[in-house]
Amino acid sequence: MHSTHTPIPELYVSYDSAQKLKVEAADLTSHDLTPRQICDLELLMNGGFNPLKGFLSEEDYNGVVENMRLADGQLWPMPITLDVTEDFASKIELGQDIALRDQEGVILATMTVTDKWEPNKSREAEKVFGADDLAHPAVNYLHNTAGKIYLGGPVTGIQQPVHYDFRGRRDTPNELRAYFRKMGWRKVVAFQTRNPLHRAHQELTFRAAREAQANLLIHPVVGMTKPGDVDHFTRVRCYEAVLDKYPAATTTMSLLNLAMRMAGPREAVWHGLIRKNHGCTHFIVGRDHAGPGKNSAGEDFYGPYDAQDLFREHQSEIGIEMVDFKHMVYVQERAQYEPADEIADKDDVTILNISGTELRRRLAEGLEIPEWFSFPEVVTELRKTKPPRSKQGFTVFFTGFSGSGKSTIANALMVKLMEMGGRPVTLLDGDIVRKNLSSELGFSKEHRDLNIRRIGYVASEITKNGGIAICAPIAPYTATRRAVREDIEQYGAFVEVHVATTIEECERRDRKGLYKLAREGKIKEFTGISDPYETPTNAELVVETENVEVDNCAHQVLLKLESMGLISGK
Ligand code: PPS
Repeated sequence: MHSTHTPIPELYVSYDSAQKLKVEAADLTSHDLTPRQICDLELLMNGGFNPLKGFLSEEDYNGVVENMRLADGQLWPMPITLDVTEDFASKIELGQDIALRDQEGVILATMTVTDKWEPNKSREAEKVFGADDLAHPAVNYLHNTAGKIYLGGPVTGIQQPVHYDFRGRRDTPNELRAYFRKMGWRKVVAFQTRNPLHRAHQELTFRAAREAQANLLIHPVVGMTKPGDVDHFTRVRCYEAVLDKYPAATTTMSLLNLAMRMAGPREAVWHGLIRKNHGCTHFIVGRDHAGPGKNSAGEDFYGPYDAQDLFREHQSEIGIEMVDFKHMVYVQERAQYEPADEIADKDDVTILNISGTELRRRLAEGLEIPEWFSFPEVVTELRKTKPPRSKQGFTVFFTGFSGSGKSTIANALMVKLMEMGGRPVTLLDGDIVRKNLSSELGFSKEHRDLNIRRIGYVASEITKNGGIAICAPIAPYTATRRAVREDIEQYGAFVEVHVATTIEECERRDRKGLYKLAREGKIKEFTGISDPYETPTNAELVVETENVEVDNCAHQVLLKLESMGLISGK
């Protein structure tokens, strides 16, 4: 066990050796790390994941999955694995050194591959995350993003991943240890967070530090958090505003490039080990720590205090003391925050609280956020990033057969939105896209998917930048439409409109004469005739076009947009 004031072992070689190794590694087979693997590698190399010396071997992995222990018995709750494709794995022999590169191709480390295996992902999901349920973000990642094969072996660190943002706020475990030593901080309470801090958090962290007679480290995760979280740039600006609210010299902040898994109890133990490595003596574990939200049956994955229970069980082995989170509420009469379970006169006072959902609603609708709830500087930052929905970008995605009326309605909608003004509007009509973006593509499933993913990419950029994208391709496949939805919903609303004109009606109209050619076999793979169309089941709106004016169809879309708060009623 390392005392908080002695250095933690790192996996880096000396500067001179690194320069040499970098040249030699240029000839090795390279693996391009994914964003999550880069986060993992950084913490492996700088000792944040001490005692790990590399990506887990098969034996260590099995131990970690089954009972949270490495093969030598040490406590470690989270599989830190290098997942690769089958194709890449087939080229790797055991004993071989590979180069690990970041997304720009910079070599960060080498790894000697000692193990290669196909993991049982369902088992991993059950044991580590508690259920093989795709509603859990890490289980979804495991099945749908991670490669099929894992490689394991010791890592030799060449250089840290490069960060251009907030450099002065990022510290390795040893840098933090040195800081605590220099400041004479013997006891340090760490606060893990992936959310902006509001007054309740400030109050509880300050109380936790006071109770432990310790200093405070705000240690937010800036690597990867739960999909949909406030981006870390905004959060760090918020944290900086809150830092000023603590008594001088009691508190510091450092950014942790961790890729969270949202694994609740196991994640809490993992977070504790990481903070221990960073030289902290105490760690705050809250209600539903690192909770992933609801499962596919609409229930919580973990009990609200499971994380505290598991942490307590392993506390001495983790080597850090848990400070359990007090649920703080605002007592209006006394104009202060108090722990909910310590309010003796709770029937005689007014207790105020704003949930995360309510906060998001108020931000989305541009409503008031009271000063008792948050600091004005924090609210200003959040409003800058999340303007009300009526000022955010969004995408309207029409889908339906050729000749169903998608383009006509899309054009009418575009003009109506331009008449209203306020946001730039871009129409990505099937024909326009096939001319400008996808001119080399045909109509195989693969090409159609590529076409739709390109449309989705452009629409997501437009949405991100506050514009309105109107897309009008056939988009026959449900899974591809869903993928595009996911791309766009990170930045704004995705409004799927199924133009539900029947195939018989489209063929009867045959405005371009294509159905006739398709029937004659002169056009192959024609949607609805000789190629599939998977009818949407979860579209925001279904429009019927038979005996309905185009103007009316476009108006239905406008009404939908208005009801979703995307355009204002005036
Ligand atoms: S997809 O499936 O979403 O990629 O298709 P999309 O880009 O919208 O292109 C559809 C337009 O191309 C013409 N066309 C065909 N459609 C379907 N199947 C086949 N084989 C085909 N060949 C050409 C057709 O005119 C479509 O135009 P719209 O605007 O939908 O009527």
